Amino acid sequence: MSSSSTPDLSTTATTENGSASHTTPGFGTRAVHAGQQPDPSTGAIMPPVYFTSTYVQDAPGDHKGYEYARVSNPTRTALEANLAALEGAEHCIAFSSGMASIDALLKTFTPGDHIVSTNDLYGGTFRLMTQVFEPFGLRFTFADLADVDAVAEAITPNTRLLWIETPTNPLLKVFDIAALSELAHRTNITAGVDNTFASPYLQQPLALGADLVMHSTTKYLGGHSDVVGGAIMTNSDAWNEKLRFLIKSAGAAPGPMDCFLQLRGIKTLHLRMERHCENAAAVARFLRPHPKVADVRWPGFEDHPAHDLAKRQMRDFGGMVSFVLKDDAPETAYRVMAATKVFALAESLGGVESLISHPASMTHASIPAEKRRASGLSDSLIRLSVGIEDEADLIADLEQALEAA
Ligand code: P1T
Repeated sequence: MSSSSTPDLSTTATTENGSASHTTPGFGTRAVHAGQQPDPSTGAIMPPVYFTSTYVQDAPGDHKGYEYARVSNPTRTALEANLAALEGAEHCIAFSSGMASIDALLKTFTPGDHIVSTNDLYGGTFRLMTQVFEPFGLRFTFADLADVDAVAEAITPNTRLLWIETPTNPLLKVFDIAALSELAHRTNITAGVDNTFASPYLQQPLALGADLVMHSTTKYLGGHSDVVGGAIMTNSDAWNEKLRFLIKSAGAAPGPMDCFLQLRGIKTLHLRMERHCENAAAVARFLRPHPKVADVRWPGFEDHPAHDLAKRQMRDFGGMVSFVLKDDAPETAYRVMAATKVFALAESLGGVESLISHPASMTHASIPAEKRRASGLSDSLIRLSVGIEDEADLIADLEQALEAA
């Protein structure tokens, strides 16, 4: 979706010398309005959900911009324009899930191509790379992206993509998007960022030099645990064309109702993110001195290895917190997870409800145990997606669950 179809939200003010000055609307205004205009035929303020698989043509090829719904749909167009505006991108291609968007990206490479990524990343991404694309001949190196020199050493003449997930899932490492993008460009490599954990409210990778930014919109963007979706945003016409070709050819298109739910969720993204961040800070600060807790991962702590970078690169520290208990037997972690009442035991994140999960057996189970442990993901790690409930209730819930363990 080109930003040319995004409604002009800029406001015009008259300066002292009488000339007009345009200001880009703020994030909240874009979240609510970008890509959406009242429906011209009815005035409906929300975009219609276009339940249609095809579009009538006046003569072959003479149509109103839409031919077949695998390729495009007006509700999807609205979502794509909205997401592009949030990431400051020229283009957005919406997919049926976060994994479908990474799948499309990886399909643009050919056997022998090499990709460098982080050794702490969503287990599903690792599974797609190693179990689906490695058998097709793509090659992967998973490195600690905090060490930019080590990343430079991992790059070979066949490297085509540097895939950065930051903050990482589930260890909440934070990587320097500007430095890594610069390294990628020096060696003619595409820099892509999975921005799912931050959301565009906290971090906008294209402005930091990345070529591609990807979201599982299932998470903070959708925000209400009621839809699965994905998207890639870019300023590159060439990447836009390649990824649109893949939606058309391979068909991982989101349905119109899913696009509508995402559009509706995004309208409150900025408000929700503020509460997610506040609550996560309170939870992290409660857990850290707790006598049963050994270690808490949250980029807001001053002694987090990338705290200064996170402060520079992100607007706030996000809604995710991971921790390990002093008694690091997984069974003890299981007892905590069984005892929470407000935090629900479930995969996923970024919804209004607080979730608790066990990455080693749930979201990251497809990473071999020795690889998981080597990257610092212990079998007793507990991950929290801190929701937007009342802070006191979240802390009381964790307090009683830790007591019970
Ligand atoms: O679930 P899906 O919309 O396909 O998105 C995949 C995905 C991609 N990138 C990151 C960083 C993710 O966290 C995810 C999905 N993660 C979970 C379901 C989870 O509980 O961690």
